[in-house]
Amino acid sequence: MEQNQLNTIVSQFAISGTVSEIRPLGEGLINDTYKVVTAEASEPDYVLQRVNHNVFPDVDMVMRNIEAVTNHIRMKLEQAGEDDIERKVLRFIPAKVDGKLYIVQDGQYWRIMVFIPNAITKQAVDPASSRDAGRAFGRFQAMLADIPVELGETIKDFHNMEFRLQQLREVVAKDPVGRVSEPQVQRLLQEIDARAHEMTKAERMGREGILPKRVCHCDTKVNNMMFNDHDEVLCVIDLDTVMPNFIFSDYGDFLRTAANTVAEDCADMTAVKFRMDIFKAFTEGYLQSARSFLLPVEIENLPYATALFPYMQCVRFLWDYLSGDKYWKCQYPEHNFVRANNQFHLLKSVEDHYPQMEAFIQKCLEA
Ligand code: GN1
Ligand code: MG
Repeated sequence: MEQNQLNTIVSQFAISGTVSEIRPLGEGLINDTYKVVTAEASEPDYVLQRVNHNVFPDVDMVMRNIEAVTNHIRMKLEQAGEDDIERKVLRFIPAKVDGKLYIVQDGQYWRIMVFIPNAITKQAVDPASSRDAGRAFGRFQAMLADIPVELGETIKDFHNMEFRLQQLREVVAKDPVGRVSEPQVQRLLQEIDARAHEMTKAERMGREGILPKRVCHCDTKVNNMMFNDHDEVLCVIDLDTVMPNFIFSDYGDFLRTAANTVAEDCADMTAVKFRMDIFKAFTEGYLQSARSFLLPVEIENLPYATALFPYMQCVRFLWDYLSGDKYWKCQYPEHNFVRANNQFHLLKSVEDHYPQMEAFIQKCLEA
C-alpha cells in the first residue's frame, strides 16, 4: 500500500500529533496492520488496521461491539482505581466526519487505535504466564458480565459445533476438489463422527436453557495478550470476535494453543502432546477470577471445553482442506490436512488426561 494512500486514510481520524512514518506491523493472517509513528515525543503512536471484510461481513457491528466493550472495561478499571489504564484497555480513535470508530475508503474498512508502548506479545507461554493469562481472561469475562448492551454476533455461529459439523458434512457431500476419498481423510472423518454427539452437547445444553451465553473474547490465543516487561498481562487485544458465547470458548481455545507442545501445524504427530503443567496453571488463574460468576455446569464442563476446541479446529481445518484451502493461507498443498491431523492428535492427548483434569479442578474448588 502506498504511503500517501495510508496518509490519506490516517488523516480522516481525529488523532493528535504529526505522522512521521507508517510501516507494516506484526504478521496477522486476517487483518492488515501498520504502525503509525508520530513526530512528537509527547504524542502517542498508533496502530492502523484494515479490517478483513470477508471474514467480518458486518464491520459496523464489530466496531460497535468493540466500542461498548472497551468503554465498559475502561469504566471498570477506573472504578477499581487502577493506574496506567491507557495500557490496560485499547483506545480506538473516532473518524472526524461522523465519530464512528472506522472509515470506509474505496470499499475497504479501516480503524486506528493508540499504540500501547513498552508491551510485548508472545507466541508461547510458560506456566507462570499461563496462570496470569487465566486470570486475565477470567477477569475480562468478569468485567463484561454486566455490560448493559447486547453485543452482536460478529461471525454467525462462529463456535457453534453443530454448525461446524454441518459445514463439514456439506463439503464432504460436494467434494469440490476431490480430496474426500483420500484414506487419511476417511480415517479422520470417522474419528470426527465417533465424537460428534458428545462434542455438540454445549448446543443442546444451551437449548435446554441450562447453559448461558456470556460475553466472550472468542480468540483467546496466547498472542492476543500484551505483556509488560515484568511478564504480567497488561491487556487483551484483538477484539473483533468479542461476542456472546459459552464460556468454553475462551477457556478451551487458550489451552488449544498454549498447551500443545508444538505449533498447530507441526507435521510430526508423535510430538503433539497436551501439557498438563500449562493446563493446571491456566485453570488455577482462570478459576481465581471467574469462579465468582461461573455456574456449576460451566465448571464441570471445563474438561469438555478443553477437548472441544482441538476437535472444532480439526473440523474447521479439514473443512477448509476439503473446500480447496480458501479460508486459511497455506504454504503447501497438505498444510490444512496437517493442521487438522495435528489438532486431532492434540484432542486424543486431551482425552487421555480427562481424569487428571477433573481431579485438578476439584482440588482448585476445595482450596
Ligand atoms: C484464526 O487469525 P487468527 O490466527 O487470530 C481463526 C480462529 C482459529 C485460528 C486457527 C476469525 O485466528 O478461530 O482458531 O485462525 N479466526 C477466525 O489458527 O476465523
Ligand atoms: Mg490474532
